[in-house]
Amino acid sequence: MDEDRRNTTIRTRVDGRVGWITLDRPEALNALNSEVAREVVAAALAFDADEGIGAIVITGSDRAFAAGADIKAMEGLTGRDVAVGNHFHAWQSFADVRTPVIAAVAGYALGGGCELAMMCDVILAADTARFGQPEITLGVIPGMGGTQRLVRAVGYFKAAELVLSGRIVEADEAERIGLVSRVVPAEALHEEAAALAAAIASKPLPALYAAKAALDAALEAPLAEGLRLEKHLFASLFDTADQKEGMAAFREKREPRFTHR
Ligand code: CO8
Repeated sequence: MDEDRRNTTIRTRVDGRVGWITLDRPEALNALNSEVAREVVAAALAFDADEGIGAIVITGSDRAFAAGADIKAMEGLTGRDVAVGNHFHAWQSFADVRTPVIAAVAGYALGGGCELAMMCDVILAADTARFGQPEITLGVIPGMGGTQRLVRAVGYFKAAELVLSGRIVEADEAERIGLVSRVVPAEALHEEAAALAAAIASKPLPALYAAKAALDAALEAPLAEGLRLEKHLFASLFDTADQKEGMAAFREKREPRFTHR
């Protein structure tokens, strides 16, 4: 495993085929300011461009994944500042990475923190995790995709209750309503995330990219368009070396040796 590389607001490391991003602004419960956005997006894009990486894990501290966008940095902004600022654009680049991303969430995932988790493909939650969109309490609304992704994740009525009231849910409720993939004991969170990420990263990269693109389309496109994309991606994988290897290994009753081509 690589040593942690420390930036101003995050740490990164590589463990086998898994790239780790750890939010590291403990003094502000990992609140997301423009520097965090810049550093997280740069790290995610660098991992995404690296064919040696097959999965990314983003995590925070025991106390907070991220307690939201940085309220102190936003307080004095005007509507125009927010409208022309680059904040939304930066986080969209994170949502657009091709590589599967696991959010490993302990403690608070509120506002932008919950929205960041929802930009990922899998959300593993410690039993200490708490999710919510409390923006309404501040006189605003979710601004990093929360109103859209939460409705898609948990359905309109649950999402509306949470967004309109700002109520925070604990890990077991988050799992029950479909906001997280799985809840694990807090002390096992990183071990579970590492195991899942390694399992994903061992799979052939062309199929991982195709699966993620097709899954994304299920949230974004009408059914007919999503089905067309799936059909196209499914066919395209038959021109990859890993499809030949995967199917040959099955026939020969051996483990596949993927080259990620
Ligand atoms: N922004 C800035 N600082 C924060 C934030 C935040 N979101 N959350 C916590 N902090 C700071 C606190 O101010 C405090 O700093 P200090 O010691 O200097 O006063 C430190 O972190 C520790 O926090 P607390 O003392 O409050 O810790 P508690 O354990 O008492 O409470 C809570 C923890 C419940 C998480 C509490 O801190 C809290 O309610 N935080 C705010 C949660 C929130 O409202 N989040 C939503 C923010 S708005 C948002 O996310 C909009 C997203 C859209 C952005 C679009 C792109 C621009």
